[in-house]
Amino acid sequence: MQATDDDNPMSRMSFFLSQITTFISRPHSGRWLLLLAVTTAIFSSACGGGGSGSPPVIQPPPPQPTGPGTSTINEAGGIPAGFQIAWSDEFNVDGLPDPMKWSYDTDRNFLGWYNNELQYYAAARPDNSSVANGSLVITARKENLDGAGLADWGGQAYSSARLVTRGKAQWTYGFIEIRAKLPCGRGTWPALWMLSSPPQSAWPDDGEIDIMEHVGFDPGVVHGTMHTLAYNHTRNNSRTATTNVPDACTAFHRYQLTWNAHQIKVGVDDRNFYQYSNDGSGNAEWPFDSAQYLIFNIAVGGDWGGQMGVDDTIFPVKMEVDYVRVYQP
Ligand SMILES: [Ca+2]
Repeated sequence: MQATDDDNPMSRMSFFLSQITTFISRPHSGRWLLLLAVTTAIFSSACGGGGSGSPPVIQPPPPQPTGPGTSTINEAGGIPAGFQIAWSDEFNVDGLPDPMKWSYDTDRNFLGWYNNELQYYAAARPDNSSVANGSLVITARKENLDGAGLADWGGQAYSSARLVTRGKAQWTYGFIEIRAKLPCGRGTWPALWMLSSPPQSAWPDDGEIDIMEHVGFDPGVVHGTMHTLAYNHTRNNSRTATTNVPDACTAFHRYQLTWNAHQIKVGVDDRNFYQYSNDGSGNAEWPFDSAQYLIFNIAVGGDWGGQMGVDDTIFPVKMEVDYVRVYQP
């Protein structure tokens, strides 16, 4: 998820660096241009220019990235011919999510979550994750958790859940369809996405697949993104695309990933809007030949989701997932 997550421990330095680069790389802030101007000024005065009378040094434009090419597409998608269901959860059994399929990522509760997100992710807590009426329901709440007896509580004012198939199910290639209805409201940041399975675990080197992201201050705009070592938000060159799903928060839609050795496509309701291609140049641009696990979560606030603040009157908010189905040839 853009600016969402390093699911793995990063060094203190790289985390610090990512915070700085995240700060300067927000797409609408103009900070990057400002930094570029300042940097250019510094270099101009420090490295070139010479004395008065020297001709101005005209810098050539920086080389443009080659690599995956255009991200935005508009073409028919859906289940590839001949694919069969290899794994699924229809969420038909009420109660906590099936422990054979799901666990809870709570790794950063005490230290605080990446991207300055504001939530505490509860494990096996029905208030935040449950199955009812045929759907998984992830609920984000504003609540006082002080005194709730949560040993890893880091002082957060919001609770939520981050369900993962990590260690239980993972896939390399395939077609994945998640039928979901999203939470809305300013400050919400729901995501349906994937990260590389251990033992690899360096972000973004091992790749991140964002099938669906939505930020509540920009309702109805669904984002698909791949993060790699060569292309990610900390380098200000994310490969991303958006599509409009005006009723994403009031109706179920099918969020889809088509992934093979040559290309990844992301779509909604059998219409692909995003592609990321393997140009054959290696792992920095294409780390997507090894297994990834699924992550469903609602983040609250954070560098992206919280750009316009958090509206505390919206809570509780919920994301409902009718099913997730993984198809393979
Ligand atoms: Ca269902």
